[in-house]
Amino acid sequence: MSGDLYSRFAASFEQFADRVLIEEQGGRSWSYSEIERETGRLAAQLVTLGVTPGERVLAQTDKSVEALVLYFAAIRVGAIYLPLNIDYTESELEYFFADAGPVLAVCREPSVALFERIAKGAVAVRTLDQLLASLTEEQAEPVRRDSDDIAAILYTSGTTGKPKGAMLSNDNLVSNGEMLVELWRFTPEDRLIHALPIFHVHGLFVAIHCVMFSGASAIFMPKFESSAAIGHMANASVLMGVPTFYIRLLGDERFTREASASMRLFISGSAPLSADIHRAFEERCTHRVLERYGMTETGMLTSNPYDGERRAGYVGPPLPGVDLRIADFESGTVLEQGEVGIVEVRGRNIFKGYWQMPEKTASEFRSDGFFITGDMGVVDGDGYVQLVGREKDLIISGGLNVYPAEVEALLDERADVAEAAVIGVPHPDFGEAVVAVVQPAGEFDGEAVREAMRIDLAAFKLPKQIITLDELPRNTMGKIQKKLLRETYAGLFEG
Ligand code: MLC
Ligand code: AMP
Repeated sequence: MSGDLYSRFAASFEQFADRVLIEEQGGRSWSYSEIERETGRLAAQLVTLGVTPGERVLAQTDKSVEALVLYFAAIRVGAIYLPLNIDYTESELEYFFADAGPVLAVCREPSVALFERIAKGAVAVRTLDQLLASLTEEQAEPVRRDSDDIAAILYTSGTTGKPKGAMLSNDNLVSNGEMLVELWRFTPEDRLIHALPIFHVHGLFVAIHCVMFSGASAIFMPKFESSAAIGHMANASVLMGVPTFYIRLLGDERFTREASASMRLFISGSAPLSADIHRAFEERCTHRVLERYGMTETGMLTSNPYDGERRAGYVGPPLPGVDLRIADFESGTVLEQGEVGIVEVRGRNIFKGYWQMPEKTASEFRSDGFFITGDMGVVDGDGYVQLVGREKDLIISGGLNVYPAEVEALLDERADVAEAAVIGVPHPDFGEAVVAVVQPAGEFDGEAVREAMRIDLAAFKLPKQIITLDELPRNTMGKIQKKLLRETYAGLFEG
C-alpha cells in the first residue's frame, strides 16, 4: 500500500466523484469532484506563492469547507500543513512562526495586521478570501511524496518548556485512517456529524480521513451545539466527539432514543469519558458509546470494538498494528498484565519526532523504539486498556490540553503573585477545569489578573477560577502539594 497521502485522497476523489463529501450546515453541498477541483486550483495558487514540497503552510482559520480545501491543497503540492487553534494569542503565534519557519501563513481577516507584524515581510501572509479571489482555472499537478515524508506538523505543549511540533508522516496518516475505516465500518452510506475543530488530530485526521477514505460524507457544523447536532441525527449515521459533546447531549431533553434512531455509531475520545456518562447515555438512547484513545503524536492507539463489548471506563484493546505495553516509568522495565504503569506504544502510526528537537524526541522514546505516552494505564485479562491517570502534569479541558507549567509561569512572573499552583479540578461540562491557586504578594485582584492573562494565553487555558491562599501547602522538601490541592478543591464546580 502506498503511504502517499494525496494519492489516497485522489483515489477517493476519483472513485466517489459524484457523491457528496461535505454538506455545510445551512449551506451548500460539495461533491468529491467539486472539492478536488477547488483543491487543484488552490494548490496552483500555493505554487504561485512559492510553496514547494517540504515547506510549511501555517493556517489559523475559521472552520469552513475552504479551510479544509487548504489542507488538501497543501498536501497536494507536497507541503507540510500546520494548523493552529484559532484561540492562540500573539506570543503563542510568534513562537510557532519562529519555530516552524513557514513560507505561507493563512489567517482570518482580523488577524492580518498581527500576522504581518510577526511575519516581518519574511513570510507571505494571506487570508483565505484573498487566496480564493485570485484563483484561476489552472490546477497544480499533485506531487508524490514518500511514506516517511512529513505531511503535517501539529504542535503540542509540554510539561516543561515550549510547544513541540509533532511531525506526522504521509504513512502515519494513511495507515491510521485506513485502519479506523475498517475498524469502525465506515462505508459510502455513512454521514458523519462533524462538529469538531479542524486544527487537531481528532477533527482533521480521524474524522476527515474516515470520511474521505471510505467515500462517506460529513455534515460540517461550525462548532458543536447540541440542539443542531440532535437536529442532524435523523439524516446522519455517526457522531465523533470529545466527552463534553456527550455530556451536553445528555443535558438536552430533546436527545432521545427516537432522535438518535437512525444513528449507528457514537465515538468518543481525546479525554476520559466517565463510566457514569457512558451508562447514562446508553440508558437514554440505547447506544453504547465507542470510546477510543489516541494522541497527537500517535494518532489512534486503542479502540473499543465495533461488535464486541464496548466497556465503560475502558479505551479498548490496541488497534491492529499497534504494539502497546505497560512499563515502569523510571526504569522502563516492562510490567506484567494487570500492573499499572506507563503506556508505551510502537507502530506505523507513531510520529517521526518533534520538529527540530532531536534530543527531546530521543528522550521520549525507549531504545527499542517504543514511544512513552505519559499516560498511566493497565491492561486487563481480555487485552482491554484502562487509563488510570497521567504521569505528565496535564489538564484536559473539553478535549483541549493545558499544561499547568505554562499557566504557572505567567502567574509567577507577576509582581502581585508570590507563587502559583495550577491544577485540574473535576468540571461537569469540560471534564476537568483549570484552576489557579495563588499565594499573593500584596494586593491581589483575581478577576483583573485573569483579564490580564488573556493577552498571552488562549481562552481555553485561562483559569476558570483563581483561589488565593496565605500559604500554599508544601511537603517537607518545600514542594507544593498539588495532590492535596486537587483533593481540597475537587468539589469546586459541583452542584
Ligand atoms: C471553550 N472554552 C473552553 C473550552 N472551549 N474552556 C476550557 N476548555 C475548553 N475546551 C472557553 C471559551 O473560550 C469561553 O471562555 C468559555 O470557555 C465558554 O465556552 P463555551 O461556549 O462553553 O465553549 P464552546 O465554544 O461550546 O466549546 C466547548 C467545546 C470545544 C468542548 C465544544 O472546546 C471543543 O470543540 N473541544 C474539542 C477540542 C478537540 O477537538 N480536541 C481534540 C484534540 S486531539 P470565555 O472566557 O471566552 O468566556 C486529541 C487526540 C485525540 O486530543 O485522542 O483525539
Ligand atoms: P493530545 O496531546 O491533545 O493529542 O492529547 C492526547 C492525550 O489525550 C492522551 O495522552 C491522553 O492523556 C488523552 N486522551 C485521549 N483519548 C483519551 C481517552 N479516550 N481517555 C482518556 N484520555 C484520553
